[in-house]
Amino acid sequence: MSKILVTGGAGFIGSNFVHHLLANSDHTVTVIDAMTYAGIRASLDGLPSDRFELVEGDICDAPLVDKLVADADIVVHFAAESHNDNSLNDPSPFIQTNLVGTFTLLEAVRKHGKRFHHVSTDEVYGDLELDDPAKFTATTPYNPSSPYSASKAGSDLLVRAWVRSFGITATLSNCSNNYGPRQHVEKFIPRQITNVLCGIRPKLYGAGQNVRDWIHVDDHNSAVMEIIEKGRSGETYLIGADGEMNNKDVIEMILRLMGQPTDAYDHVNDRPGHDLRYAIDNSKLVDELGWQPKYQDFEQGLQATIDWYKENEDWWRPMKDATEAKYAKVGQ
Ligand code: NAD
Ligand code: TDX
Repeated sequence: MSKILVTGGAGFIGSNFVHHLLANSDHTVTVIDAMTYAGIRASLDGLPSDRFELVEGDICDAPLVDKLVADADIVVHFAAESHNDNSLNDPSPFIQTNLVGTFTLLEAVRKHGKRFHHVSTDEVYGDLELDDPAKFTATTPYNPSSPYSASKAGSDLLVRAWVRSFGITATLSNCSNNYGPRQHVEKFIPRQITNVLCGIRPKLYGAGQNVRDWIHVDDHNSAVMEIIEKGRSGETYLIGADGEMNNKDVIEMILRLMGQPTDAYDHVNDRPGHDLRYAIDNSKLVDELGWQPKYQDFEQGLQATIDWYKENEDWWRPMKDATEAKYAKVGQ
């Protein structure tokens, strides 16, 4: 039984991680979360109070981080500013949380000699051409495009430097696009599902040829658990489940699964610097750690996600109008 400190545990992936961990182990969990617009208290409803605590605080707050890290056995670091479109409107919180926040955690981990896992993204590698047979591997050179992905790339390099220079025990993972329950409605899939539920036409950036490599959030988190248990310190593991699909096909699938005409969507302004394609080679994770995804069928996982948003309007309704108002300002 371990004491696990989860940063960003009120966000999409972190909250699913905490639910999974508490249901499937006897570990105790402390979440530190600044409860930004992306931190949703309701995402942590129903957790056992004797094994779970939420501390509202900032990962840049060094004294608080020092105290929480000292009390923990393992730190799993999800907290971040995570949305590319926001990083194009105002990069500053991305620099603060993703870089300064990660630095603050690393210093506490170094001081107290604790195990660290850093959750990152495949976007640090830049993008691929549509017809490129290559996929990202742990040795692909870093080439981030947006302020978000550049700040995540910087945070990864800090972790690697703290392993090499200071000998901390840390692993890294870079995952592709997640989908599933409790994802903020600013993100592509929940935005379109909740648009349909609100009678708003789904919004596709540009021509929609951009490809993302979709993975269910539970598969991301099961891979993170494998890496924490069996990964080698200093190593980077890429997490993906062979889920490449272009945005136009995803929007049409959502419309079909929700009983709408498949052309009932709008093309809106493209994202500046929009990455064309991401694709993950997961062979290191599969061969070295024996990990396998559970959600092999994207359409089934998407249907379950649509059902979750249909059944949990109380969860997403409070954030919907403000999110759409923000998009309307930039013609998206
Ligand atoms: P999210 O935006 O849903 O959640 C982020 C959480 O971090 C929120 O609860 C927020 O309140 C918290 N937070 C933000 N700034 C903080 C600060 N300064 N101190 C403490 N807490 C703070 O993000 P997500 O989609 O769950 O992503 C989690 C992690 O996974 C991120 O590191 C992201 O880069 C990475 N990732 C995400 C995806 C994806 O598809 N969503 C894919 C690969 C990697
Ligand atoms: O309304 C939309 N219409 C649209 O066409 C939105 C919100 C997005 N898009 C496109 C842009 C992308 O090509 O859909 C694709 C997915 O967009 P996002 O959900 O914003 O994800 P992306 O930018 O690919 O980044 C995601 O995956 C990697 C997460 O947000 C990151 O946190 C993660 O690191």
